[in-house]
Amino acid sequence: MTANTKRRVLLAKPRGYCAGVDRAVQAVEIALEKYGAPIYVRKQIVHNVHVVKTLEERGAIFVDETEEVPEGAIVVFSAHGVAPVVHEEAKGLNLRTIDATCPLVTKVHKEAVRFAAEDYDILLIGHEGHEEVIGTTGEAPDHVHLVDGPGDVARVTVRDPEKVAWLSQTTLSVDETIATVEKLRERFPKLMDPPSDDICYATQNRQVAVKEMAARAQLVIVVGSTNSSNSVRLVEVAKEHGADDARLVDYAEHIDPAWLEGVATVGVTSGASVPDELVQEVLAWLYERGFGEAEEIESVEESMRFSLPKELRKDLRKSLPITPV
Ligand code: 0CH
Ligand code: SF4
Repeated sequence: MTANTKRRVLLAKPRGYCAGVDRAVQAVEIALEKYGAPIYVRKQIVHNVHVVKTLEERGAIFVDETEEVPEGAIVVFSAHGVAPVVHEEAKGLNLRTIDATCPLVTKVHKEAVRFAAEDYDILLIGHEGHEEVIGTTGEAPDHVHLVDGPGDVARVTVRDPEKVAWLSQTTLSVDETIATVEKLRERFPKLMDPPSDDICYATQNRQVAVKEMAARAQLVIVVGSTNSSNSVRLVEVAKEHGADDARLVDYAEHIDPAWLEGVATVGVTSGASVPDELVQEVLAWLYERGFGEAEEIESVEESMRFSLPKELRKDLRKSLPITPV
């Protein structure tokens, strides 16, 4: 590379916060403001190290199980959703709950309830142990069978191959899920589809954007945490669609300068649980090392917004000043 060749940075759009994450993080922030610390949060509100750390500094206490929350306290349920049994546990402990489950996850829960009511075996495509999968399975534990990718299809057993439906986690690879469904359909030709896409708009759009970028970049840097399913998928998709290398980092300081050796064009994106300030820090890090200003590549326009959890809306309405007439 000659000295006057500018090293380029491509920045994916859309990237970062989706409407469900924005709503969930705001729910904790508003609860802290309105009710004061501590506010308990069951599991990480979203799978991002920085978001969790920042909220902890402001007085949120993250717990793994509902029983760790003191009786009568306020607990927020994470964006990934919870099984009905968790609502019952909270009730038993007299907790005040704020349910920050993304409405698009709730939609999948409702699909599970409906298929179970019609006595279908439900093949839930998702990652074993992921909180969203645990929550969705909990809606109909006797009907749901987990299918963790195409390699898992052969071992599935159902009661009646004529009465089978599939659902999925919202944050999977679109292409891998299509491959899993194709294999499932080979085994169960009568397989019923969900009424609408379970992989959400944000997951899909971020994958479309990274595909476009990966074809033009040697290295793709994805900002996101290691337990964030949708962020990890972006790394895989980038590698499958033309990038020589793709790396996941929580912070700019985790970038290894060796990754950039011989790289003329680097792509940058971030998972749905990642605040944009972390992406801006990556861009600044690259700029300091001789890369140009980032060129944003917009693949899809996004305008989705969700209203706050109903428990908060109700309390916020109550505290509005009465306008004199
Ligand atoms: O991608 P996953 O599901 O691991 O979660 P995240 O990183 O917290 O992103 C937000 C998705 C929340 C539920 O769909
Ligand atoms: Fe909702 Fe999709 Fe965001 Fe998950 S990734 S919180 S399903 S919008």
